[in-house]
This record gives sequence, C-alpha cells and structure tokens, in this order.
Amino acid sequence: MIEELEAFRQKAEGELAKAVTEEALLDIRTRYLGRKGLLTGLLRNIASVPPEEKPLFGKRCNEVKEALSARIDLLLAEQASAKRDAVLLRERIDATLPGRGVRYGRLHPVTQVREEICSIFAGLGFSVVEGPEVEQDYYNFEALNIPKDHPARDMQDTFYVEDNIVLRTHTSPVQVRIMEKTRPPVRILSPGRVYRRDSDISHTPMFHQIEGLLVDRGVTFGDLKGVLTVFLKQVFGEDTALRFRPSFFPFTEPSAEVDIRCVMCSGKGCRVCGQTGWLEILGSGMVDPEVFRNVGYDPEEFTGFAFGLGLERIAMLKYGISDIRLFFENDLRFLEQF
Ligand code: 2U9
Repeated sequence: MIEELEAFRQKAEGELAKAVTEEALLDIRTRYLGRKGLLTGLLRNIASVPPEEKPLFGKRCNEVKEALSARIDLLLAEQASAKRDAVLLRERIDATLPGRGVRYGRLHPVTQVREEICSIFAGLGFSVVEGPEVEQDYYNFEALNIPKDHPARDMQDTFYVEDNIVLRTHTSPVQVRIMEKTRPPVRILSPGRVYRRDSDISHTPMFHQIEGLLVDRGVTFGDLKGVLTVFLKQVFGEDTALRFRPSFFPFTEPSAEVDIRCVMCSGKGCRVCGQTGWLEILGSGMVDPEVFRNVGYDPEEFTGFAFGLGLERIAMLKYGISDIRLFFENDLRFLEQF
C-alpha cells in the first residue's frame, strides 16, 4: 500500500508539473484530494493494510496530502500573481505623459445670438413665447392677412404637411395665438425654427427667427423706431448708423426695413454689403388693422408694431461668416471659434 501511495504522489506531482492554468490546478486538487478523490479511495483500502503498518500508512497518507495541498496552493498563488502581473503590464500607464486637457463645450453661435437678443428685449419688458412648428394654414397665413393667392404661400416656399397644415414659415403664428388669448397690452418676443423651401449660400430649409410684437393704446411708428434703435445699437455698438426704408409686408402697414451701416467696410462699400454701404437687418411695421380684427382687437382702440429678423443672418454679420450652411454642419473646427 505504501508503494501505491508513493505512485499516487508521483503521478500527482507529474500532473502538477504540467498544469499551466488555474483550472488545471483546481481539477488536479479535486481529482486527487477531493472528497471523492483518489486519496480518499486509497484510505478506504486501509482495511487491507496489515495492522502493524496501519499507523505508518495513515501518517504517510496525511504527509502526502499536506505536501500536495501545499504545492497546489503555492502553484495557485503563483498563477494568480502571474495573471495580475500580466494585467498590470497590459494596463500600465506612463505617468510622465502630459494630461489630455478638458474640452469645454460652448453654446452654438445661433444660440448665443438668440440669448443676447432675448436678454436685450427682456430689459425692454418683452417676454419670450413659443408655439408649434407644425402649424395650421390659418395661423401661419390667413390670420396674418396673407390670402390664398399670395406669392408667399406658393408651393415653392412652403412645406405642406397636409392640405391645411404647414411647417411654419415664420414665428408670427405664435403671436397670433397669444393675441387670441390675451387682451393688450402685449409685449412678446417669439424665437424659434422656421421652414422655407430654399437652399443656397444664404438660405437653408430651416433657419431661426425672432419676431417681436408690442400692442397697446397709442403705440406709434416713433415707438417702433425708438425700440429698434435701442436694440440694434446694443447688438452692433452705440455708434452704428441706422436707416429705416419703406417696404411692404401683408401683416404690417406701414412697413419698414431697417439697415445698419455695413459692419465690414463702415459704409465705404464692399462685397458683403454689395457696394451699398448698408446691411439689411430686419423687417418691421405697424400691425395691419386687418390682423387686429382677426384676433378680436379693435384697431380703433389699439395700435402696435412688429418686427422680424433671421438669427443666422445676424450671426453671420456679427462674426463675419459667409456661408449660412456652416451653422448646420456641426464641424467643431467651426463651432469652437465662437
Ligand atoms: C404679427 C403681426 C406682424 C413680423 C414681421 C417682418 C416684418 C420681417 C423677416 C425678416 C427676415 C423674416 O427671417 S426673415 O426672412 N421678417 O420682415 N416680420 S414684420 O410681423 C408680425 C408678426 C406678428 C401678429
């Protein structure tokens, strides 16, 4: 039996010498030393050992068990340590490399311009209002005195969702909705996305507008000029020269377009201002009495002015950007400059 035990030990050590993985080591432990393992089998045969040899046999069994167990523990520990070393080697870092630096985000230039304009008008008592981008024909056109045969309604310019549903072509319908619900005085600003079927270096099918509306008793064209002058001087500088040019919009009468002295050439004439020395900045006018009637305001009692501007255009002039499409390409090399 002692010889059998010796053979058992040698066989186990032979296997241990070849075991390279943790799984192999655990398997050897189970097979040789486990409750149903080979050593247990040997011990069960102790009955066949002559009585005088039993104590020695028992002692040797324990010694072999202890020795194998210790050897397996050692090999397992070596295994674990080799594994850890490999991980550390794989994941090692060079602490002398310079850090990556935090990349700060920032607001999109169009958002910056919107916030600046909103805050100037907040200072003049206007509150910001918003409304749906998918709009009924009535609010986008009809209520604003744009009849069915008006060129602005042409399929060329408007995205139709259904027969009487459009993507709003301006944010004016928001103001119509507010006027329907509230009595004057009204002092509101409506920023938002608008949609027109147009695409070139200065037009995109979606762009951003801000429109303003002020309605009360006794509002005059002088108020319009005063408010817009204060506003434009805050955006483009106190020394900016302005001019109000007669124009036409279906929803205002009289109407005026407002130009500023060219920010690029200070009026000398350049490519940006088309040699005129002036830049068109916004459209405005006294709200047409017909629009007031449509929302249930008495045009004899109330007057008001309105204006509208395109945010991308303002941002382009402010930052000297020549192609409107850059705003929508999400190229960080462009956006990081503002
Ligand atoms: C109501 C009544 C009148 C808003 C106005 C303009 C003139 C105008 C353009 C500027 C450049 C649109 O983005 S753009 O293409 N807008 O010229 N907008 S008056 O008039 C209103 C608005 C609401 C109830």
